[in-house]
Amino acid sequence: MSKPVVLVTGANGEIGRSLLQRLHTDGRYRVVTVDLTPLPEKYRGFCLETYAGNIMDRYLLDQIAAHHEIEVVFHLAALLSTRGERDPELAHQVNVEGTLHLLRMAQNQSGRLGRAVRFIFPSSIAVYGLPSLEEKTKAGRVNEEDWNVPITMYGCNKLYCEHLGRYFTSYFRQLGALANAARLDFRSLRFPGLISAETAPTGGTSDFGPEMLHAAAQKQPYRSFVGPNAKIPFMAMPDAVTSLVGLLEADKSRLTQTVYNISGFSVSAQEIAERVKKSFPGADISFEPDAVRSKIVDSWPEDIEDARARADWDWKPAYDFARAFDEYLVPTIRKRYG
Ligand code: AKB
Repeated sequence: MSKPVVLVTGANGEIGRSLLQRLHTDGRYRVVTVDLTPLPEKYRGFCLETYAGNIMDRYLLDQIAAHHEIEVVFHLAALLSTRGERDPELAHQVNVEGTLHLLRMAQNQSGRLGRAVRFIFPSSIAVYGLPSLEEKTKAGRVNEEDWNVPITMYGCNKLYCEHLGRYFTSYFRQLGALANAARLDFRSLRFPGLISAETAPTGGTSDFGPEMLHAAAQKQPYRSFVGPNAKIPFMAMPDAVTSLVGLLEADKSRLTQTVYNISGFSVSAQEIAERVKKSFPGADISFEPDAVRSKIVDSWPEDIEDARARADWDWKPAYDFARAFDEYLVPTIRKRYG
């Protein structure tokens, strides 16, 4: 039997490249990618086919589906929270309309194959909206259904798409002739801020964490756009990739919901700065908070409860704060920048 085909959107992004590396190492899937920008040679070698194009292009998505029997979609393409605040309408188009195009394609594909295409959708802690720092401290670790009142366009988009995916999985065309046809199998997880040693992120509001580290490793000064006490959960990129693959391969009968929190470690900007300085003693890190970006970070929970992911599909991060820096981030980033 040939290996199933996986479609990865946003494959040239921060998560995308790490996921391609992992899928290549695992060797269980054939990978087709789509991204606005062409993949570098190294990553092209991991793929059956790569497409440079826009997920808003329905014709392109139909072409991809016509050429490949896609059984899994990792839909990673998105405009992140800071970028989304700069152009909210574009964020809505890419994050919501783009996701709808992908869901439609995966649904058609499920009908054609006669079995559910698995659709893995990274959502975010941006779906939460705590109204004040006082409430944030009081709330502590939040459950999936708490405080779902985001204050960014990106957060609204992610929250809505979680519902859209649930709808496609359980109710799509519930009144029509397709009422009993195969529906897709949508699974989503909410990422905290991600820190990768390979790539620096762009356009996010959790970027202060990874930016501090990448700047220090390149001997550049860093002015943090949030204050020292800003605190949210983070996760090392290898754990993020493990979670995506883990949720994809989870036994459907054990899943009790379509959306899961997953957490790594909760730290403040000050704690990250101190840890970075320990490895890069000359690092020039200071705090010049931007009022709006700080408010966005303050609206995100300081920690998230991921007990359901642990119980339903055995989620467990390999990296806590110390191990993420000692065993992954610092050694890898030293090699990267020389
Ligand atoms: C962002 O900062 O927008 C993202 C996220 C928290 O989803 N990294």
